Amino acid sequence: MPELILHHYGTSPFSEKVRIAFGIKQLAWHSVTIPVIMPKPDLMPLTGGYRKTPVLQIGADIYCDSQVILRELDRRYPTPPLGTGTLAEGFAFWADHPLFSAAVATAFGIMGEHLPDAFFADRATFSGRSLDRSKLKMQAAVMQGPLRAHLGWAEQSLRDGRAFLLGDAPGLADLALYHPVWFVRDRAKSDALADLPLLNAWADRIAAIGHGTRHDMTGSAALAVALAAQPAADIRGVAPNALGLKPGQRVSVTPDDTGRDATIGELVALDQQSVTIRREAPECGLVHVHFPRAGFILMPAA
Ligand SMILES: N[C@@H](CCC(=O)N[C@@H](CS)C(=O)NCC(=O)O)C(=O)O
Repeated sequence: MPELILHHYGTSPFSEKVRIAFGIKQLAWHSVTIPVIMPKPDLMPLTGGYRKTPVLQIGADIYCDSQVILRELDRRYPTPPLGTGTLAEGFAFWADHPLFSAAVATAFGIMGEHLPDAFFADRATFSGRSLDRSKLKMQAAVMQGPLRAHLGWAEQSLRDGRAFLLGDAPGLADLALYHPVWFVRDRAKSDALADLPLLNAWADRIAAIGHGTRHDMTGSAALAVALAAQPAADIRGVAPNALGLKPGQRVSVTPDDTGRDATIGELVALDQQSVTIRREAPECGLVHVHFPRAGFILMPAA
C-alpha cells in the first residue's frame, strides 16, 4: 500500500477536512506538522512555491489543495466513496469559499486578540490585503449573519432525519461543510452556531468518525521518501486546451484566491479537473505536483 504523508498542522480547517476523510476510509497515514506561517523550508522543495495547507505526498507525487487530495483518495481507495467527481464537488466549492470566508471572520473575532503579530503579518501577505486587529470583532459581527444564513440551509435539510448531508453515509459534502463549522465551533469555541441543534448533532457525528491511524513523521524524512521514489507512471496525457499547451511546456499554476504563489514546471498531464507539472529540487529529486483546475490559474511560463 502506498504511504500517505499529510503535510498539515492541527489548527488548519482544510486539514481537518482531509483528516476526517482518512477517518471515513479508515486509512493509516503519516503526519508531518508544518509551520503555521512562512517559511516552510521542508514543504517548499516539494511544492515548488505553493504554500497552503494541507498538502498530500505519496512518494514523489505531491497533491496541492484538498480538492485534488480527496479525488486522489477516492481514486486509490474507492471504498467507501467520498462522492468526488459528482455535483458534491460544487457543494464543496461553495463551502470552501464563501462559507469558509464567513467562518474565518467569525472565528477570528474570537481568536484574533490572542494571535501573535507575526501571524497577522503572514496572513496579510497570504490574503493580499491589510488586516486590522481592531476591526476583527466588528467584521465577525457583520459576517455572522451570512454564516448563519448559509448554515441555516443545512439545519433545514437535516430536519428530515437524514444522518448525513447527501445520503446515508458521510461524503464530500459533509467534509466540506464540517471544516468551517469545526473552525467556528470547536477551534474558536464560538457560540454563534449554538442554537442550530441539528447542525451540532451532525457535527458531533462527523467528529466521531475520527482521523484514521496517524503516525508522526519529520519533514526531512518526508523529503527522503520523495528522493527515494519516482512519480507514478500512470500519466493521463495533455488534453487539447484553449491555451494550446503541449506536454513538456513550461507552465505556471497559481491559486486564484489566497496564497497566490506560482509553482512553475513542465506540463505532464492536463484534463478537465486537474493539472500535473514536473519539477526537480535537490532536497526531493524529481516530483510530479498535482493541482485542481477549479480555483487555479494555469498559464504558459516564460
Ligand atoms: N483551497 C485550499 C485552501 C487551503 C487553505 O486556505 N488553507 C489555509 C489553512 S486551513 C492556509 O493555507 N493558510 C495559510 C498557511 O497555512 O500557510 C484547499 O482546499 O486545500
